[in-house]
Amino acid sequence: MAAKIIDGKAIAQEIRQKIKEETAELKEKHGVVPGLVTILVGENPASVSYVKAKQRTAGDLGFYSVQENLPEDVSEEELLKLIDKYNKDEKIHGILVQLPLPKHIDERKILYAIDPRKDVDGFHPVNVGKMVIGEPCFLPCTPHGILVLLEKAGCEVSGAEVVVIGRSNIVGKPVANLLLQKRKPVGNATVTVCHTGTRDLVFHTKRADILIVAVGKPKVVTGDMVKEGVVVIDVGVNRIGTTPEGKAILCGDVDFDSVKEKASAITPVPGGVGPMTITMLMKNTLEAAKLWAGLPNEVS
Ligand code: L34
Repeated sequence: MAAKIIDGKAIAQEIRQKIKEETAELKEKHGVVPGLVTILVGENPASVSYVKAKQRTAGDLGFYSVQENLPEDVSEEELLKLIDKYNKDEKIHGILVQLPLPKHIDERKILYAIDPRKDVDGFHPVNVGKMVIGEPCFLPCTPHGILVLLEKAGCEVSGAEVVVIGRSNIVGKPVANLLLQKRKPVGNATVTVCHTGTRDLVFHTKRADILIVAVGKPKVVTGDMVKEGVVVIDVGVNRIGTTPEGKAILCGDVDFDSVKEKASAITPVPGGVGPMTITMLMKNTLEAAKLWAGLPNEVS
């Protein structure tokens, strides 16, 4: 079977169009413009590129957006001060601190400092807790994007055997949690989470109806590890080299060429999960703006 390619870029574009329209309406009817600040510490090339894309998208959608660039050696105290400033800024509804942070900064302290009502990443423990018990909250962007991809791909999730590889706080843990919930239209799956302590990874990958791979290593899942007809969501974006023109060469955590021969559907890298992550950040920022304006919203 040759897999259907799940076009994350196109799906992201479709959702962005809706966000753009809603943003215009919010401005016209209520005089509210969604505001997003993205905070980047240092110059990690991947982070620079992701934050740039977030800023560009926010601009395209008609948001008010601010970019803060801090040097690699900025103190934790300086960063906390900046977060406090935006916690109080009425024009800003969403605060994003791009991860990873340099080692001398305590990531936990930073994420805890963001006002949960501006936590458009969904990383604050208040939002993580709400997510786990199924209350309205900011859903983390990558897992939320994966739910939308599965929905748009017409994938039957209820009752499916879902196998997640990776247990990070950003992807593995939250996506596993969301998929086991009785959520509609995507949820109610039987979920297995595999990680570095898993004894027999292939035993699990071979039983997956839906396989979500968020490991951060190139091509760890190959065609011989999956069953015929599986739906594969590849979360990895690995930089495996540069072209003569200096552009990064990207590949996923999945060996696309061998897996696509057996899968019924698969996300490509680039152009799969990545664009959805950015789109769901915009969605969260729009909802945050409605929340602050006292309007009906999806996060409270
Ligand atoms: N705070 N830190 C915070 N929030 C996040 O949601 C993230 N993440 C992850 C890293 N750190 C974060 C992102 O934004 C990963 N991530 C992310 C965002 C966008 C893309 C990939 C990862 C993306 O757009 N990927 C493109 C290719 C981009 C390129 O050319 O480099 C794609 O098509 O997959």
